[in-house]
Amino acid sequence: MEGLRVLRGYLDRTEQEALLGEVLAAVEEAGWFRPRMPRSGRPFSVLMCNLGPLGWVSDERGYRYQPHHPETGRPWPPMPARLRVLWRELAGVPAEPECCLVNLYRPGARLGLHRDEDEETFAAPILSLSLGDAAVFRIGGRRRRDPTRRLVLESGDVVVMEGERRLAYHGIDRILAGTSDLLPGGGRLSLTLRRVRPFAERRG
Ligand code: MD6
Ligand code: FE
Repeated sequence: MEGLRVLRGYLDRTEQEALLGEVLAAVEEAGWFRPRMPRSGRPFSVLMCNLGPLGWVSDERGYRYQPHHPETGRPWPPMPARLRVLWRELAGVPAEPECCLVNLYRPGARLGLHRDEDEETFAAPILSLSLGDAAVFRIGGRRRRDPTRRLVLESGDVVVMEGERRLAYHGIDRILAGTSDLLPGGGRLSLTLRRVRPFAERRG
């Protein structure tokens, strides 16, 4: 599929444990929040937190990026260095990532089909890293009615959405509970790395 790269087992178990430890320590200090749908206020089944200068949030007022946690008002924790390294290895743009959205799926949680379009630039790819239980990821095209395909993402896999696929519809259909023992208490954590603000693109 053009614009979609799936890098299986990009992180080995030792690297997954190290990264998970850093992310959970930061998030447990900052606190999880449960996003709500714009207007209806209906809660998501996924819990979220962010790392880095900007974080994605959603509530009755809409979707947006902001520098502080919606419940505590505190700045988001810094992005772990190894995530910035992952970005440098794979993103291929002369810009730093500004947001790592952390999604926590306990068994039964899902994420409906959506496009990541709240960023001010689409020139950088979005990278996502899966940790813990496997998940059924669904990806289509730029229009909601475009055909979709399902992929099982496992712990340590990285997905890169770029070019044509940067604005493709995608979501998480379900979590395959009990397929990994990485996460204490079970479930899946995904880390999505984004560039939010425009940057100077290098000229060839
Ligand atoms: C998830 N991922 O893996 C949800 N968005 O839990 C996303 O919504 C996503 O995997 C943009 C790019 C890649 C992704
Ligand atoms: Fe997304």
